[in-house]
Amino acid sequence: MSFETTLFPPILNVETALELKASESGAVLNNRKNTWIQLAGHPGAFAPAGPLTIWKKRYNKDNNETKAYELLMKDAARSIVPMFHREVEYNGEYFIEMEDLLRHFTDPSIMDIKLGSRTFLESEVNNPVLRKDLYEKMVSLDPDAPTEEEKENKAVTKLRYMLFREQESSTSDFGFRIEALRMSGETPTTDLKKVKKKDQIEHVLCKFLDSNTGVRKALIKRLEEMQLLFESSAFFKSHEVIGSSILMIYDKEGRTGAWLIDFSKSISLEDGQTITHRNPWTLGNHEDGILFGIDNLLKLFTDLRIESKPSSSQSDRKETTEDTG
Ligand code: I3P
Repeated sequence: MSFETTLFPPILNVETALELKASESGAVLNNRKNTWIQLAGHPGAFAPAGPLTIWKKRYNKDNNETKAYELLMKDAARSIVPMFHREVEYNGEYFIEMEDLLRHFTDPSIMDIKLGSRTFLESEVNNPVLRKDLYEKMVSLDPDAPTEEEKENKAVTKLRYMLFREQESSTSDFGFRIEALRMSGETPTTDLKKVKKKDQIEHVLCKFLDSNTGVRKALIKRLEEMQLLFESSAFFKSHEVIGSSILMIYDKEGRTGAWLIDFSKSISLEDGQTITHRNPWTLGNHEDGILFGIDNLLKLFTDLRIESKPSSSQSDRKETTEDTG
């Protein structure tokens, strides 16, 4: 008898989240501080809100992400993104209140995969600002990477750094990179900036799956669903999507889920313009390589050779896992 992995998203209690007052959310934040996990993104950008929701801070003047979520909630791809509740103003700052994906799980394993073969906006191409912090980050990854001029300036543009990061990781060749990983009961691993080649990616995917063929099967199903819904979505037909991630989560109870997150750099294309999300980028064509990345990720998960081992919940139930590989 095979062990069934539950594929999320399940039904949500929207009412509870919407009834929350901003002042109450501050208190909940303190209560839940110790169980909070943030894997990637700007530190401190997220805070637990109600029992079912989180707040994400808005840093940019524009409200791209709110606009994106408002459209996505009415879109064919609605089920592959977290549920959006509202934009909130709190102490003069703006937040997006959305579904807390972690609430479905107990001490889960989590992987954040940044999608796309381009990770910067086209507007970055004309940004001449030289940044010392990005130069430092570049040198810490590869001391030989800066040119003589960059070494003299001890600074690089953001475009230069982002292209370098894409080349150093699997972003350029595969259209995705693994940003962070957190295995159940362990501290997160974020030291993955040089995971570039197929065998290196496979190694991290195997670590994440921890020989759990049920989780692998559920994630393949979910990635196929993402691919299909993304392709039939009016939102994704009309938007360039930069810096979005797939968040994969599972726990020992056999619950598994994956969602597309982070739409702060999802920009509406000009009227009538469409993109394939698969073709290579050249300046002005707005291609982002998101579907190219999902295609490759799906292929890697499907071809992955993992050895089957029973999960703890399976052992408890004295059932055997059916190797679907
Ligand atoms: C950062 C990463 C972020 C980017 C950030 C980079 O590099 O590429 O995606 O933020 O730019 O520093 P790393 O992963 O090596 O830490 P955005 O996606 O918001 O552009 P920033 O320093 O301008 O925030």
